[in-house]
Amino acid sequence: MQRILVTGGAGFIGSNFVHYVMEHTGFRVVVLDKLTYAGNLASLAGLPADRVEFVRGDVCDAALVDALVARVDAVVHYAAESHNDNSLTDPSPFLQTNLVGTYTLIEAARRHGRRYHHISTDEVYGDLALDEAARFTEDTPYNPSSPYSSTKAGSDLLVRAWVRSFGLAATISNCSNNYGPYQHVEKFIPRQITNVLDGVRPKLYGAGANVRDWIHANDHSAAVLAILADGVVGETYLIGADGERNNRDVVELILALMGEPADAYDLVADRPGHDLRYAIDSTKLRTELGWAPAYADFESGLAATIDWYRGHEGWWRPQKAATEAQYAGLGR
Ligand code: NAD
Ligand code: TDX
Repeated sequence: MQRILVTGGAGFIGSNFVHYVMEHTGFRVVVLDKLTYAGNLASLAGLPADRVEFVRGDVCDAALVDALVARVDAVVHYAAESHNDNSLTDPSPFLQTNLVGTYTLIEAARRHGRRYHHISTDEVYGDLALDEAARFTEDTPYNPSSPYSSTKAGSDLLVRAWVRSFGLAATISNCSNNYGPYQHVEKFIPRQITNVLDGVRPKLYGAGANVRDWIHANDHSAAVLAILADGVVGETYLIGADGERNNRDVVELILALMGEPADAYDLVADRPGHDLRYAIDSTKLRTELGWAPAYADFESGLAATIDWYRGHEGWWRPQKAATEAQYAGLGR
């Protein structure tokens, strides 16, 4: 493999993937990104110009997508509307980008016979009870809760159908909650870190008891490269790093790492339909492809992420006020 089309490469996980690919492979990358509110070209600053090409455009633009897919060996599709809260306010761009965008890409990959990897989420499986031991596996039935997760579930099903009906050379991965640099300040961890930096108390939805299974974005990138190299076409791989924590514990850890009292947060209105708990069993990825997370210690990964936001105010500051104004309108 020489050249990869990375959609959504100016977003959080896509940009981390492009940085990772530059450091760990000799591949060239073409980034296709619409630069919505969530995309930021600054996340790709400093990368080698002879190996990374940036194209601003929409994954729903069939002519553009066709031309780009024609000149790469593989497609890794990160582009999506990704924020659950936004999907509850206005689902329409979620249907367009997540469903029509995926359809547009897999049609182009099929026409040109290209390898396709689909980036998805553990949210397609719905949620688990707080007090059960069960975790999601590749065999868990789909049961999405939100407009966001239902469009991601739909996009996964399109890919599965294109494999079965048209022989598309595709794999799918469903990953748990990512953290790390370049994550938009609308998301939980960066929102709380930048609130503390601004002297504002972190905001916990509901009672803060909901559990997320945290993984560093670089570990996600390493897993995707492993699947591209050795994954079996038609297969789904769950990606997770055994990082279950409830939201209250994460906020208390952020406060402790930033030198603030453990109770210096506010409880705010809960998210409607708020999924209780996500947890990934990544045995298949670990045993079949030999992947293991490098960031096994959440606390040190979180401390490094806090340092990154401290050192990159110029990256996040332009989005902060508008994001908080939106949350204020929702009472959160
Ligand atoms: P993000 O919102 O930070 O980035 C999305 C990127 O896609 C942005 O750069 C945006 O400009 C671009 N984009 C949006 N609509 C587009 C369109 N129509 N055409 C072209 N580009 C468009 O999202 P993220 O958190 O980096 O998530 C990336 C992918 O990973 C998504 O598919 C998401 O479902 C999946 N995922 C995310 C997580 C997580 O914890 N954030 C976990 C598992 C899976
Ligand atoms: O201010 C907040 N306070 C709070 O308690 C915010 C923004 C969130 N939360 C809670 C809601 C969730 O339980 O924190 C948890 C994480 O919230 P988000 O960062 O919005 O992520 P989540 O809804 O879990 O979805 C994320 O992981 C799966 C990504 O945004 C998705 O794209 C991915 O598919």
